[in-house]
Amino acid sequence: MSAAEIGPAKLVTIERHILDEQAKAPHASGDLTNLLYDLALAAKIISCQVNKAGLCDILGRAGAANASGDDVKKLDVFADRWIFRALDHTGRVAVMASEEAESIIPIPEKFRCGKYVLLFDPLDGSSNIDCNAPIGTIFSIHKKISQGERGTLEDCLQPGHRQIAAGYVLYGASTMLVYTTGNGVSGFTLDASIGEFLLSHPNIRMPERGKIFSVNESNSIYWDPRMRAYVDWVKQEDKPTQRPRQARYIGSMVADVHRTLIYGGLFMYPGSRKDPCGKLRLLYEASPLAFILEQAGGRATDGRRRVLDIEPSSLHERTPLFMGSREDVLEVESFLNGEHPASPR
Ligand code: FDP
Repeated sequence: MSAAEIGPAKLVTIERHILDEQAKAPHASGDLTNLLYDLALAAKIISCQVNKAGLCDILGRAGAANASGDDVKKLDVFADRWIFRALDHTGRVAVMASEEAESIIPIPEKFRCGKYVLLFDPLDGSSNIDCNAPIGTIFSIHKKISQGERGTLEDCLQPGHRQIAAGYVLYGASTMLVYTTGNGVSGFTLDASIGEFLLSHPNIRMPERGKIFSVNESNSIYWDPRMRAYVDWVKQEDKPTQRPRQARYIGSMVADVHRTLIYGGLFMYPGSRKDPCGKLRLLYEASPLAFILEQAGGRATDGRRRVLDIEPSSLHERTPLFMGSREDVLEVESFLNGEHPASPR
């Protein structure tokens, strides 16, 4: 039975919701509305392919490494192409950048007049593709700031606090699209029987404090002693501080962050002796997800600085990351800067 057949009091499609949001901004031209709708279309196409991935020849490696040195999977390539195709001819985007491409992606000359900049990670959590675990798409939208006709690298290298919109699509037990335009966070579930994203999670607010911590602990031998001390501390028993906390780590950032948004808690990918800046990309992963979590009442830092205030210097820059419920992030920060009594001096 589809959600439309069950008959909710008010059926809000993503299109209607985006239009309602636009109506609150009196001078809006409708371009951002359409751009978000184009992204929802790309998400439906990718979701459709992900859902039947085991049945067609789309699993496995594409046979190359991407700009960050990761193995490229066939689904990565498919998602990357479809996002580009859904948006390259609309006249709304001046330039794009993808986690899969080394440099900025120019828009064909006759459609180059757009005023927006789109950065995206077409398929996050690639290592989970072949085992049917949740994966995602992440997007970040900025206004074009350069003066010339075409979008440039400068347009892509803007700090996260200048984002106009950001969102992700989670291809999980169901497909969800979650986005913000800086006015709260809304979540939509894809009803595949009618091919529509329907509003299922209006005005998402995350708990101030959570019971879950999420980190790849196999890296702990390379961590700073204070980081190790924090993870040891959350596993000890102490009822007043709600310990021990529960560990959950899927290894797909979109899925781990989505759980953190809904249940509360802490998602971390710290820097280490091996990788001082961690693994996650500032522009394609950290910044858009930080915008969403902040809009839902959460906090996101690199351990010292607000993620949204980091000035990017290159497209594929990485950043250590601590994001989630406000109090949990403040707590790990107090360990990292040596202020917590249980933190090594
Ligand atoms: P993946 O390599 O599978 O694409 O940045 C990509 C990412 O996944 C994130 O989605 C995920 O949170 C992280 O890497 C997992 O990294 P580890 O395997 O090092 O834990």
